[in-house]
Amino acid sequence: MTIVSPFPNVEIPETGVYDFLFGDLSDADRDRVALIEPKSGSTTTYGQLVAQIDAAAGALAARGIGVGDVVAILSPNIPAFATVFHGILRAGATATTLNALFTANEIRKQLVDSKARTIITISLMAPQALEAAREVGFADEDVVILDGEGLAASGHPNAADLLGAGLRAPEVTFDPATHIAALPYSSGTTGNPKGVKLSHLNLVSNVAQIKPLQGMKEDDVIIAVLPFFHIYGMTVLLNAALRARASLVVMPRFDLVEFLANIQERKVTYAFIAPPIAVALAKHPIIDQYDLSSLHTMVSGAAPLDQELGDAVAERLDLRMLQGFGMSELSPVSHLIPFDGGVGTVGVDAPIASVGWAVPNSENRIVDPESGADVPQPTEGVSAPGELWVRGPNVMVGYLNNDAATAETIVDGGWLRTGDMATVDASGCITIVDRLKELIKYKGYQVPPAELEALLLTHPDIADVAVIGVNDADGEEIPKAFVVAQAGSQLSEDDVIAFTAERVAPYKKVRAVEFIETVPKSASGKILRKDLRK
Ligand code: 4UW
Repeated sequence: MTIVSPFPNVEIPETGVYDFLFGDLSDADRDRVALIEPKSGSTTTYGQLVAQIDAAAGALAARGIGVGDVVAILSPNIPAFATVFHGILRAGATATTLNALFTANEIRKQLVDSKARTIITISLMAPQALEAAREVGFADEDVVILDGEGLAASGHPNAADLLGAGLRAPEVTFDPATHIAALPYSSGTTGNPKGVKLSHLNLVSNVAQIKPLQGMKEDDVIIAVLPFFHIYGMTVLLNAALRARASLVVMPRFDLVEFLANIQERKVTYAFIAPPIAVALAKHPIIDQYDLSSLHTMVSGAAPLDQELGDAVAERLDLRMLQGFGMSELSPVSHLIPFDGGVGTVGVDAPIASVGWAVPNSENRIVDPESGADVPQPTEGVSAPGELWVRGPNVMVGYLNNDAATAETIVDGGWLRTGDMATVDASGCITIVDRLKELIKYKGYQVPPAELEALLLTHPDIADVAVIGVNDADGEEIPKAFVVAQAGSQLSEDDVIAFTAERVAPYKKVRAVEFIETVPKSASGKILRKDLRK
């Protein structure tokens, strides 16, 4: 049974990301502020941003980078991120973004897998970027350090080297439906992180699909605290908010006091967040010391937001609280509560604990994972849970060099299996109730259990191991390792935690450990994660 989006279809132009976002920039738009760097107070207008993007594209093209090349970005949110991200796309190349907290080894893996030939970073991350780049055989000039000393002094180009030459953007041609614009990494339903091939049309579609629901306007001031390197920040901030000609207050990392001060000082109107920020906003006493009355809308996504928490934030800050659902493989937004809560657009007010309705031009199925049969949509109340399937122009092209994983994820008729369990009501409103796939989310970030398991198996005192997500005392999902220690070993819980902490980005480390006799496995050797959860 197909559940069709209740929203009218939108027009999706067959064009590249740059043309869609900036092609019709008016003179009035040119003078608007696109980016605000709150610490220095420096601002970038849309006119300046587009000129910088063109210059960056020209500089990349002059270095031989174009259609078919992959450029990596390793950076926290800074204004120049927008320039280089869109400059890469404008040059016809593909941007692969890395988590700014990655270790050299994690960077190396993604550089190798994505076949990136240049990495753009900042001096704070340069040591790990350089270590990884050297291991994969990059020349010095293939590592751009935006705030570094520059090509002449260090051998590494900096922002001035890229932009200062004032080169014109190249004329590039590609098919927006098949040419890959962005290559974020996701572990999908199982295994290690895989490159998610998102075409220009995927990204353009998603901005067009969410535009009527988000209700962002040119006079909105948006706090850009979610990282641009993750698909959530990439699409809603670097693409949708810029398309709306709003102003972004660019924050390199989340710090509660700075977050609140920025909202107060910059009169921020709109915020995209993940649930851990909602927890702070609902509970922290410091909130009352700030004037946050400029905020009218807050959207949460990337992990479940429960009703009580959503209500508490909405009430305390006197704003509209919405939830959405996204997934790297869906460019990423497939579901959203619209800015009116649904009352005017769908005729139903969506609960904050739901993720709203399928975005325009898309449809859903809820499928019983055991029987493969569709769960019927009820005429009242909610359905039984089933796996959420999504079809629409935002479904990825596929995983990079992994046809088997692509075939398991995108099935007959172009349906993408999310690996998430959901219910549907009579209006088509979707609520996520559980996760079928093995993925763990820590503060909204992906933690692939397979990666931690492979790492832990290299420990001489570990005979076998399985990692799953469990809820801690605050209800937050954390990675927990079930460890079978080698006979006679003195391995402690702290040893296991420290072993991972030293080798992976901080958000991926194991945070709880339990020693067991054997890891429960199926006849085919698959870890029975359900049994461990019990
Ligand atoms: N409730 C429960 C949710 C929810 C959720 C995601 O790292 P990825 O691949 O991607 C994301 C993207 C999230 C996102 C982007 C844009 C947007 O507007 C929005 O809503 C406001 C959200 O997280 O992880 C995908 C996986 O994250 C879980 C779910 O398991 C999904 O498959 N997830 N959102 N609201 N779970």
